[in-house]
Amino acid sequence: MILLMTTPQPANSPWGAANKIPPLGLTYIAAVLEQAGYPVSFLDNYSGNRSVEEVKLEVRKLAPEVVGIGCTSNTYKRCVETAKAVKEVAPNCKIVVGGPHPSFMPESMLQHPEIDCVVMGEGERAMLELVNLFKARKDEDISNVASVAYRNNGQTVKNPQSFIKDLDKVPFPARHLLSMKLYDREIDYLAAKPVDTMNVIRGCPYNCNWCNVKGLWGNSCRAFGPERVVAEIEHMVQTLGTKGIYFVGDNFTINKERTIQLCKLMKEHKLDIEWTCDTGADQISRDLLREMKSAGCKTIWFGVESGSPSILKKINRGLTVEQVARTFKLCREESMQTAVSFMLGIPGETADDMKSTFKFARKIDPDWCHFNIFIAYPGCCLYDEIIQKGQYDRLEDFLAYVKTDDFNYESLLETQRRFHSSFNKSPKRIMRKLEREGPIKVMKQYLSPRR
Ligand code: B12
Repeated sequence: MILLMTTPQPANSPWGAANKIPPLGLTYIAAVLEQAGYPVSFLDNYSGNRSVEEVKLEVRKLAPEVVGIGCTSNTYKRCVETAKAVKEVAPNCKIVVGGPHPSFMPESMLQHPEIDCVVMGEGERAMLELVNLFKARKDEDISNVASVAYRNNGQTVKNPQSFIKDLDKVPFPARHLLSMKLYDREIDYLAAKPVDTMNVIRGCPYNCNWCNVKGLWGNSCRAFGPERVVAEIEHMVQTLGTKGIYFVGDNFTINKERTIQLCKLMKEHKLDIEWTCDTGADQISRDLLREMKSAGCKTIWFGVESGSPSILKKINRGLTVEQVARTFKLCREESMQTAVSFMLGIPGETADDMKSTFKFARKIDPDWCHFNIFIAYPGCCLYDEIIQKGQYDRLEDFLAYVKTDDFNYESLLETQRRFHSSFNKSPKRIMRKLEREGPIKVMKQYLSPRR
């Protein structure tokens, strides 16, 4: 039996408590393993938050031959802790870790003897090949499994990465293994409930220097076909009662023709759902907006990052404030709700740059606005630069808290608090929120402590 699991949330995440969203990546891997005839158990401890002792009890009961653990840089320490606990009660099982952090820093995982190997990037095929290998007791053939890193005489060996060409061959994620009561199944951007997540696009054409999604999905953008996406939505509506979809992943509209085809098919199938997606502000046009809106899209989330042209240049965002302003004007004219995320705390950023970001946020006037604090994590060139230049005053589990003459984490927290408070507390915004969400929901939000 194969056990797939996530780790508990980090004790003190610099980003606060995360939304309770199913680990979609692991459910894809579970589906491929089940399709190959392997019995799979699932333990989502990111939302479950079970203690180490409870995890040990569960593992002892399940006696897995192979355990797969998902890991981000934020949960690195928890991942290692979980691997040690699993090996303590199931010493003969094989432990494979995967996800963003192991993909960017496999050595940091393999320094722990409890971890047998790492999958870098897309995991479906690599995990199936590893399980087949372990089952056949042919561990020595691990050098032939693409995207895997392993120890050899104390050295880390990284096999070249490979990616699935035709994503439609990947079975629907094994959502039947999830205990749905663990999850929020709602998102601010949609009134409909329950909301579930789907992955449609893998990859990103941009070269932002603070991100390394390419290390996960390769240099090209690949997508699930419109027919496949609609079939999966119909399956979710039938099996989970899904009323809303959050399409996770970057660049939903990267291929305009395919997006329009998908919207037309959604309408043809009379899918009674609302949906939201993330995309780039340079990937929007009026006709596309109208197609998306008529197919049930309520809100689009744009990662803009800064309102300062020099910072946009510094992070190689590949977008201009003029492009962004044009897109938000189009969305307003077509009554498409918008959400935006900005980052505060890029090395070289001054108080004036942050003010520009705040003013720009006011100017584009999104329905939702997030000012996130930039914490550098491994796998991107900006991270290496910050480490080399010593532009940080704290390094926790590879997360670097940036410090420059202009700011540190504590001053950024204060700026973030001020920006969110003055941005959301303007009479115009409170009125818009009341119209959109109604007095009861708004009252509840203002009275409940911020996540
Ligand atoms: C959706 C998303 C979110 C959502 C939901 C997160 C969730 N719980 O699912 C939200 C918005 C909440 C979120 C928040 C954050 N996110 Co986020 N997020 C993403 C995003 C865009 C898609 C993730 C996803 O679902 N992908 C689709 C599924 C199918 O892929 P997957 O989960 O990666 O799994 C595949 C592989 O990774 C691998 N794999 C994964 N697990 C395992 C396990 C095993 C055993 C194996 C073998 C393989 C394997 O195989 C899977 C199938 O191919 C990614 C970027 C991206 N495009 O991938 C960033 C990303 C994961 N996030 C990132 C970060 C840093 C954050 C934040 C911490 C910071 C921030 N401000 O953004 C916050 C955290 C908030 C918090 N409080 O903790 C980073 C992580 C980097 C790192 N080094 O850890 C990423 C990679 C973005 C980036 N630009 O670098 N995020």
